[in-house]
Amino acid sequence: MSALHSEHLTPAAYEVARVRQAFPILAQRIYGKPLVYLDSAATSQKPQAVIEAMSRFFLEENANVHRGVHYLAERATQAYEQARAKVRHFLNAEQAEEIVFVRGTTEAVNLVAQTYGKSQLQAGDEVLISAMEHHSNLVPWQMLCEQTGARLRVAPIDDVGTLRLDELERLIGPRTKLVAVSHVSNVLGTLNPIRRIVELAHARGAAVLVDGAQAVPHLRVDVRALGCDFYALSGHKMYGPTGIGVLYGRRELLEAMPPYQGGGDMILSVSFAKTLYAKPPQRFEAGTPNMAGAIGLGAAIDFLGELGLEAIAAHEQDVLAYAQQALAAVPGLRLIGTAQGKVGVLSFVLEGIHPHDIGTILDREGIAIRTGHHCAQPLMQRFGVAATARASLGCYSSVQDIDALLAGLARVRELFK
Ligand code: C6P
Repeated sequence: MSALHSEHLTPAAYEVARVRQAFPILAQRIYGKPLVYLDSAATSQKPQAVIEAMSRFFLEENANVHRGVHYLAERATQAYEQARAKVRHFLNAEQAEEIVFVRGTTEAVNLVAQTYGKSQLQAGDEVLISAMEHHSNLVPWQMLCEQTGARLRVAPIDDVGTLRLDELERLIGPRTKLVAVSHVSNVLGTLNPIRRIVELAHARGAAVLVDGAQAVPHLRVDVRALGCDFYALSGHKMYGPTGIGVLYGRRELLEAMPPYQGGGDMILSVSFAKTLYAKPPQRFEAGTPNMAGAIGLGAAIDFLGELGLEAIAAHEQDVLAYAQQALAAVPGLRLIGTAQGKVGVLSFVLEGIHPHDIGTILDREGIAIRTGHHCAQPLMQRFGVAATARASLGCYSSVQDIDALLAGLARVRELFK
């Protein structure tokens, strides 16, 4: 049945078997079983092209950027700035100066909270988030509220995991200075209507930050079409390396923001009396940056471009539809997050079985999923669970992976009978 399904569901143009060959790690066996990697929302695997680009940087180009006049320094700087240009194109930002390299989504949100937020918010102002936020798009705002006396407000979601836009609209008031929402939820897979949220926020003078960590591997993101003020992403979830991410910020906003950290490469001039800061993005990139990381991210963008984000999205939607249908038929299984138009993240609980037990038993079958609260404890509370099991898809996921998951879950149920 699964073979038939795979033929039926996977368009000939997108050969998942060929895509998988680009990821050396997937050929591994775990406990003697073929690896079934269903944890891409935690971190994606890396294609050979990314690994090679980073290793080539160290083998042939390594030097510190923006500092030297020698050949390698120039070459490394060029490669680093070329990576920035690739990100600009990838997000369709207007200018490369709007692309700040950071460690990841977490750092991007903290940067905005501690610079834009701290300089713009006063006691009584409000930051509006949603009930489905990852701790990375929640705790930094709580910290900012503690520091400024501002108030954190939370737009609710409904029982299938859709954001209540009517409530969000109602909650944007005259004191709302910033709306911070995820593009895609890491637990529910819900895809939020960012364009509409931006319209609502801008109509009332509030800026919008989008946490795009879970969106960029799955769909084409155009920050100008979305109209958002800030967009945060992590390289490691989009087939790039860890330790590199991006903050996109509209140029006028970045230019008006004070620095985040002080140090080398973020200054125009320094004296003991006064320091003049560099323009963005350098102002926000203090210290030696993650050069190899940026180059690896650039290679990941090339990789996504070669596969085509639309083709990846279509393939993942097919696998998702298959998985949703199959999982819904498992006795005692409750899917958490079934919003229309969601992306490939499948959270679930099995009646009477702790998610950690599910994860541990599946692991012995070579199947990697994530279990726990997924850094979204308030969201767990919203659904009345302490934890879930979560299978998440990437460009290399196949219906055979889902069949393996189903067989694994049958084994889990057998053991707990
Ligand atoms: N979510 C997950 O398993 P960092 O750690 O900075 O690269 O990304 C943080 C982050 C922010 N927002 C969303 C929506 C996320 O999903 C994540 C990371 C991983 O769901 C690890 S907790």
